[in-house]
Amino acid sequence: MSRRLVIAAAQLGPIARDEPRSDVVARMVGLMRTAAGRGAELVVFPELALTTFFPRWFMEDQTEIDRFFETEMPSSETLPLFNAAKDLGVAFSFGYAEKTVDETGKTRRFNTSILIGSDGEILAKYRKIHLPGHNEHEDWRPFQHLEKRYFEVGDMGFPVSEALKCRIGMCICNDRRWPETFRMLGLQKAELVLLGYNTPVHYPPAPDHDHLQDFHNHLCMQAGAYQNGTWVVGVAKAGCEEGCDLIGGTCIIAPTGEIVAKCATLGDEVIVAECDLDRCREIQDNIFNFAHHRQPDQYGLLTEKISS
Ligand code: CDT
Repeated sequence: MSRRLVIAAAQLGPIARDEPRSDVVARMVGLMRTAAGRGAELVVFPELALTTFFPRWFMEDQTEIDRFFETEMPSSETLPLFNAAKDLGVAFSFGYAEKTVDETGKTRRFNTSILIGSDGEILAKYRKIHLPGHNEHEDWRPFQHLEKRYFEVGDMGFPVSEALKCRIGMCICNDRRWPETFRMLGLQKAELVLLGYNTPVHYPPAPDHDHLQDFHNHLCMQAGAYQNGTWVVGVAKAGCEEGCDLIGGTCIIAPTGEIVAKCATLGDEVIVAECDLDRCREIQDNIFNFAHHRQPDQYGLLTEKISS
């Protein structure tokens, strides 16, 4: 069986606060068709792909907040995505705000990504673990980043699934900045990491770093790919969304850490690369052969809780 997978990264441009789900889904279906026309077998969309990046606003009214959440997947509004994927014979992944009720009857809200097969079945799910930002309104900021207010820390760990001829893991936006994320996936022999993001150009706590946002984006994803010998597909929601500039830089990264395809715009755009999954061996069997070279006995601090 061929171990080559043709992967598309489908970057989304801005989504307005009042943009109906149906419009966004139509845009995504259009990108999926473009990707399939270019031979893609898997199409990767960004974090919180169905709505504007709502954590930039402080809200207290839970009804207003819940308008940005999905209570079923697929729903009547998202079903066209699943149907298009089946028609086109492509798998796809995207992020959304998930509202669910657990077995004890408690309502839970997560920043979630799913992977869907070309038969329309959900193959894997991940709930974001590293939630950036803050809990309460902070007056001094030009815009808020309230992921800690609106979401719980993911409760699924970092799963890696056998799917689409390979071992696939997912993570979401801020997760990519943490080497622990990629190492958790790497230790499970991930060969492909799917990753969506919404990253403002302006970082209010350290505005001197604004000009480094694109650099840091690629730095951490390329390092994650190389240090774990895995393909990485990083997909942005980009452009000026409700007055807030988001970086682009959507790209597909080889296990050597090299970018093999990259978006050139800040709008809706598709890039495609043929990814040879066996290339993971070049790294995983050699420089980062964990069984031969890792020294976990020396890494105790990594799992200790440090109080200061
Ligand atoms: N969505 C998301 O996680 N964004 C963050 C923004 C910086 S932290 C306020 C990121 O890490 O890109």
